[in-house]
Amino acid sequence: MGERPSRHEIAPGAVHLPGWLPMSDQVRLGAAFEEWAGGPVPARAPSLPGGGRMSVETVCLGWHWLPYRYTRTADDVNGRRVLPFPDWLGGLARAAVHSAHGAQAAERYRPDAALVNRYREGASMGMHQDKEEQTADPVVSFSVGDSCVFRFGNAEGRGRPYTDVRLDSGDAFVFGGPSRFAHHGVPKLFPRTAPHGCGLVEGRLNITVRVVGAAG
Ligand code: MD3
Ligand code: FE
Repeated sequence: MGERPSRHEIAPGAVHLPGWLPMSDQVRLGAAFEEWAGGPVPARAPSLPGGGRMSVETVCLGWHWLPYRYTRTADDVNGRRVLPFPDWLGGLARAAVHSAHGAQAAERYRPDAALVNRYREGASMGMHQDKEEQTADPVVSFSVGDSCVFRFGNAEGRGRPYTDVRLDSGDAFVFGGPSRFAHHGVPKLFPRTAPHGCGLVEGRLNITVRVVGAAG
């Protein structure tokens, strides 16, 4: 008897799928990251308009994201076009939308971009909204490697009320409907908690699949 996968709707449209990714897919994502990060546009910590720099390193597929817009070429890195968004990753994200929101939502889900974030020890992500996309379609997140605290807030501001959720290697999370424009962040990493066999010895990878839409 297979175990029934758990599905936690932490807010309307925000569905946590713990352990959704089999170990083989976690390994595939970790290996793919190494390829993507060595591709035409290397992973880098994005520079912020205020002069600072993010502590996570990011590589983009399909569309390049820089604070705070999407472009086809990585003009803040080396000007090259980013790698195409892979079909297999779109299929994985669509399957997660199916688990979270059902067959109809999955049917019309057409992702065209992914942002891949690598967290080394000490990295974090401040509270923010993702609103550069031209669509309100769901964002799908996959976690591999070390566990973290994910903070899910509200659409009005960066502060309370928020809910803290621990994300572990293999978790998927789908943010759709009213949760799509909620503030969120990653305040804390738990070093050396990556499970054996996940493909990462240290650090955390997060892959977010998105529908940026035409024009970007
Ligand atoms: C809720 N990444 O890349 S994943 C990001 O773990 C980002 O690297 C975090 O926030 C990470 O923008 C959190 C969960 C997530 C991603 C995108 C969202 C939650 C979201 C977009 C809208 C609402
Ligand atoms: Fe985000």
